[in-house]
Amino acid sequence: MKLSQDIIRQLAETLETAELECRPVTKITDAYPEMDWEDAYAIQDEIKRRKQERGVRIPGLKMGLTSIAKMKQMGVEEPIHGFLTDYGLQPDGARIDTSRLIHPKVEAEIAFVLKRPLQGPGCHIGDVLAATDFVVPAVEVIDSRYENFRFDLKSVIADNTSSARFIVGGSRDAHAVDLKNLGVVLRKNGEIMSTATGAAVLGHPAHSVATLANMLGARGRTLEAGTLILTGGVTEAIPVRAGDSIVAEYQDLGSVSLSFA
Ligand code: 0L1
Ligand code: MG
Repeated sequence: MKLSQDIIRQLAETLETAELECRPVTKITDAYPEMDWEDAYAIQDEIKRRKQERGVRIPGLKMGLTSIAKMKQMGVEEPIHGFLTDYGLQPDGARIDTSRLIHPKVEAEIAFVLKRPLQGPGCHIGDVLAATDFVVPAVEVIDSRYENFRFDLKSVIADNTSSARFIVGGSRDAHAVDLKNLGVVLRKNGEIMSTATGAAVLGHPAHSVATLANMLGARGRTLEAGTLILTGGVTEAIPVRAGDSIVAEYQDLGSVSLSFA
């Protein structure tokens, strides 16, 4: 680690205040270019600690940058992970208040709920499918706390991977669905914005869960039973504003809808 505990606490406060007051900030690596990956996750952990201290519950975790094309584009070999909050959870059909967000975007995702814990390293797709209770379609609303989306990977990790809101749809037996070839259509105001299959997520969405278990395992952590896991965008992220409506349709898994006010 390159940053002191004081700086980590200060950066966590800056980023969490930016989130809660919807006021964007400049990317933190501008002031602290020496910051390393451990520092980035330590800042994210400190934001989580601050929230939990105030009574916020953490219902799950998310993977980000899981699209192979996006990782290549950003010159990274590993995706990133963050946490979800109870206040981020919105019901299917929700109207999301854009005045509480900075510059939201939506992405269609496939989410897993585990019935057994997963412990990396060495976790693979087979382990994930055996440990999965069910899968649900989901839409994530991401909202970077950085001005004009100017950020790098370490800044994004510290900013809890732009986590803001999420919606989950009905459940379905993971073993009955071909998650790799599952088609997804994302519409904004009725118009198709993006189409994809589950394979867009690291080749298979269960591989994203295995990767998360392995990344956590490298830090001595376990992926606990009951955890909801957003596996990463199947589609690209689409910018939204007040008045927009979004529907994500999933082959064999139904649909999820939301609107922005
Ligand atoms: O869920 C995600 O893939 C977050 C990616 C972080 C970068 C962004 O805000 O676009
Ligand atoms: Mg996402």
